[in-house]
Amino acid sequence: MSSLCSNHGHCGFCYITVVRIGNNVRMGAASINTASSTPSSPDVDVAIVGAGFAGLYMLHRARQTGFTARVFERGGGVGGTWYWNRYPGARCDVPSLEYSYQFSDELQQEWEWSEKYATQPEILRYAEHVADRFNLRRDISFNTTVTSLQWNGDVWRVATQSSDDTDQHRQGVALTARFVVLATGCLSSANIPRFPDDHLFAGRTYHTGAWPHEGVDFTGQRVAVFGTGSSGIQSIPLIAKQAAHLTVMQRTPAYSIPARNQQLSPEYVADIKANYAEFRRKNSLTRAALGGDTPTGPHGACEVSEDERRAALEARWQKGGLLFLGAFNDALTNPESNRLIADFVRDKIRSTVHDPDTARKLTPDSIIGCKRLCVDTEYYDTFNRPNVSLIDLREQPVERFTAKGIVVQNAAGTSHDESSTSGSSRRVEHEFDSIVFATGFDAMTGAISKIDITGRDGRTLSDAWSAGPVNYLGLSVHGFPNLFTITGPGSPSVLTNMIVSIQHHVEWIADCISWMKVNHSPTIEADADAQDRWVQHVNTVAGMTLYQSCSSWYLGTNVPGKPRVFMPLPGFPAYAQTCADIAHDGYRGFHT
Ligand code: N01
Repeated sequence: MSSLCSNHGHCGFCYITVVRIGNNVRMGAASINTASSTPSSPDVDVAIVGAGFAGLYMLHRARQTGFTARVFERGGGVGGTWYWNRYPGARCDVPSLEYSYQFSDELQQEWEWSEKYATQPEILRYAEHVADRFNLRRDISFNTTVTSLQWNGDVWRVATQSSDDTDQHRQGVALTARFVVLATGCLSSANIPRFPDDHLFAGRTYHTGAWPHEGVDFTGQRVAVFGTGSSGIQSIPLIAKQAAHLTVMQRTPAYSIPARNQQLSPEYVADIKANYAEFRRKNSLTRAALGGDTPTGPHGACEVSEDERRAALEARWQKGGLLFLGAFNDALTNPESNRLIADFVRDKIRSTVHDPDTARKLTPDSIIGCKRLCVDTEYYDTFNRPNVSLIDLREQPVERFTAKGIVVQNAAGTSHDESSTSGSSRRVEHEFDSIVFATGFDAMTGAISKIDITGRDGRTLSDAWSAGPVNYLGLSVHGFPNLFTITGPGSPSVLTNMIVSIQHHVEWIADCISWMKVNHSPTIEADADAQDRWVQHVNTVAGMTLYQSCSSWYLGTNVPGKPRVFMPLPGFPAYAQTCADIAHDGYRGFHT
């Protein structure tokens, strides 16, 4: 800590070295005057953490409503998850005409999506276009990580650290803000599992969520991929086409539905654009805020004959995508219906994968949709390729890593494959040039937990969340005034089309702080009672579903030591109505 840090009376917010240029603090391209900073005159109205879709729109909306704002972004560009997740095959599994902002009709009319499901490069170009179109970059500090947030009774003190290579001393900047908005993303903190002796591996390792910007050429390589969630399922078919040999290290088999991706026809796009408002309105009325043109079926899966059930599921399978689960209205509430739907997918896997033992390993026996459903292009077919093999880690757990690869325990009675062997026949060493971790994220709370956040009376957020992420509306935490989360735990977020939820939250927050300005309310904070009732409400709603019947990142079980709490709230429309009612009632449940 620099000696400046003892000088609180002067700079007011020195937690780490502050780069001073005259009376200005250097903030990327812009400068903020701090000489006149006092607790009651913050440097900016709103500090925003993250320049993904949430942070970009929060900045735009804050400006539109007359507030000053600054965004801090760890990455070197905008886009958030789409900036980091550059792995082969990365694309969104919500249709592009839905996975886009709707706050500007000009924007949604002028932007041209090329495919039903947009690729990562196309989505990143869209985020960059939005940043340029609305002149957002001048208020964003890139390569800047927020390290701590401290409430001083009036304002938040925001301390940051720069990772800019040109900044040899990794010096940071700091400022004060009336409000803080955590637009940190739900899936932005990588989960990289540790294995015995993993430091010995001499080849290259990658995480799908932090993929090299220059890309990776696996040609001629022996590659292992850990993880068969959405990222693994998207990248495995493409890595398989390039690598000499691909070994998929599977801990839990996933259910995946074909994407049936296609180029968008100009006629279809023109039709949607001519009726965009109605298209968006219908989507926002669905449970997941997507797919309004393909409503959930009116019956439970057990209420129809077997022929009708198969026909309905086959139609959704042929259409492809996440709405497969909407063939029946009780897929995630009735275990027997869920089993019938899962059986249909299990049959599809068995009829696609030629080798019966590989098909057996790829076939899940869990509740379908309990872990997030995956959407793929040629995932199961990939296992028919001669250069692809599958290791079921439940049968053959990893024993340790070596310089050359990975030693797994050999399944009793199985013969060795093409790999070299070491030690007894109960162990096999598989040699690899590269290992890819498609092992997911410390979801929803991971990025927030990395920031040292101290609220009212010196209470830290890590203390407040030690038993799980309590909050009110998924937007606010008792004890942390003027701090908002976007798509945080307790909101529908990851169970919905994220951009719809993001837009909803941003507008609610902007309306809230505008209301505070008009009503001369300097602070707003969730009441403890309202927060308790909200946490109970989320538990009750989630408890009516089958979501809690398996281990998943929704529950935090993928991260060792994380409290097991179901974090998102199922059901967007009811949630949005509740948020509107609470605002209408003068922010009921908040203390202002
Ligand atoms: O991560 P995941 P993801 N040893 O957590 C396995 C969104 N997304 O990056 O199931 C071995 O789903 C783990 O196994 P298990 C989407 O919301 C969207 O794939 O825990 N394996 C699992 O198979 C998605 O749900 C898009 O037993 C280990 C995998 O790694 C979310 O991001 C694209 C392990 C992790 O799967 C996360 O997806 C990509 C270990 N120690 C992502 N630890 C689209 O829009 C974990 N695993 C298409």
